[in-house]
Amino acid sequence: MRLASLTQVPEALRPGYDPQAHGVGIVHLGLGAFHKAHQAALTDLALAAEGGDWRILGVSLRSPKASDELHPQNGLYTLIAKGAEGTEARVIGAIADAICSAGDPEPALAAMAAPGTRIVSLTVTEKAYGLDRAAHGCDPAHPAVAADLANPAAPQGVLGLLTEALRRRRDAGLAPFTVLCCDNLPENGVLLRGAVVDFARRIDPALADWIAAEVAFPSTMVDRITPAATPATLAEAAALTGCEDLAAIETETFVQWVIEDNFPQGRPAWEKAGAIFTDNVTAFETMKLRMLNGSHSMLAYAGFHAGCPYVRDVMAARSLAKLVRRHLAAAAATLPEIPGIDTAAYAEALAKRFENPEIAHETFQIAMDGSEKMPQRVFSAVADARAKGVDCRAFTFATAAWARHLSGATHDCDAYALRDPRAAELQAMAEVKEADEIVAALRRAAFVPPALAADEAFWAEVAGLLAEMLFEPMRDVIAREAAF
Ligand code: CS2
Repeated sequence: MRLASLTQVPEALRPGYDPQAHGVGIVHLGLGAFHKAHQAALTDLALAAEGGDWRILGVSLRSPKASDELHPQNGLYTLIAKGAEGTEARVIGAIADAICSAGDPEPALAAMAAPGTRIVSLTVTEKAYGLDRAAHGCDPAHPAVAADLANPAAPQGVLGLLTEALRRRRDAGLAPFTVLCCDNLPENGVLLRGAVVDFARRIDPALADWIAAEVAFPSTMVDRITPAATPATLAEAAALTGCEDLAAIETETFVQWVIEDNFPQGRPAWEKAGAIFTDNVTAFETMKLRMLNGSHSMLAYAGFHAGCPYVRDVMAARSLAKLVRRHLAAAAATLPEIPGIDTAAYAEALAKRFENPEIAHETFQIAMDGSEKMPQRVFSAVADARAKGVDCRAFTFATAAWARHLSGATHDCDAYALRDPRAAELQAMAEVKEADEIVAALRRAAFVPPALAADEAFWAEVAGLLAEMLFEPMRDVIAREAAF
């Protein structure tokens, strides 16, 4: 049977507004599954509730795949949400069009510099920014940063694109756009602001001053577990809508967005879609990074090496699920109090989300980019744990499991690619076969905070666990650990 196009989707699944009647107000960099399941979905609800010229131009920075899928569909795609309540599909109309900036940044820059653009948002993953986190600036040795510093008029990287677009707006006498970072980084707005201002200062100090004075960088906490789409996702979308959709995605029903309300040029009515506006984003962000993402990283490394391809398999393995709950509790104990938030209930809700049998979230996918993720997810918790006298065993276990993953092979000698921007450096460390030596090398890595590097007891425990993980099947180590 020939499938209809998404524009002919049944009325009940269509956006609750006429997409064509709304102009573009947002340019989004990093057009991946997460953006489509999170910000675009909430913008869709905000448009239905309150209207406004807030549709999104999606920009993929590296591969044209996402734009090739969305452009012929007029930006429309099916969002499939799956939870205990069942499965629900609807067509999202918030994305007006999609382009790819790799090779030719001009269309993206022109869109960012257009008078109607009031927000530029980003989900590009931690590694794409080129941050120097300790210095609150940019890292001039990062490949994209280095290339854009050498050729700022034709940027390819995030900092270069933002800076060149802001320069064009300043020169045209236009108000700047608000920069909305939606990646899993602590105080993401503050970090990105520091990096953009530092980048601009290296090429045009007056522009750096203008950005520092005029541009808002609200921080956000974003949350929705969204696996990569597979052929099964597309088949399910076709079955649910009767339409062909190459850009369909699936996600969980849960969604959370906590945003600092600092949008001088306005914003969509995201609160109508359930977003929480607060000036205490950092507390929510720390809680989510340490509890959800910290336990995710731990279970990804330990689970992958214990033969669990998906998070739901981890939660079905009793010993490992126990370690997930241990990690959640330990992470919760490191946090300051957040008024109105019960971290024990949050931990329980997270465990339930991880168990979701409908979501096939790959442990190998979460295991990616550990050197970019471990600092805010696990390492940052240790300083607070030490100060509060919280047992650090959950964090040493997570760190050892990550170190185990650096070897590039499972216990049965199946090799896999280590996907990390520092893969070469990390592999070289892991090639030294003794756990003590691997740990000594990791401790000296630039992404380990100095106070943690100096924590003898922490690394001694990591080395002990790593020695076990290197020589025994991960399942045995997990079983022993969970028996404590
Ligand atoms: C995951 C996150 O891949 C990962 O590293 O921990 O993508 C996680 O699924 C999201 O942050 C959930 O909001």
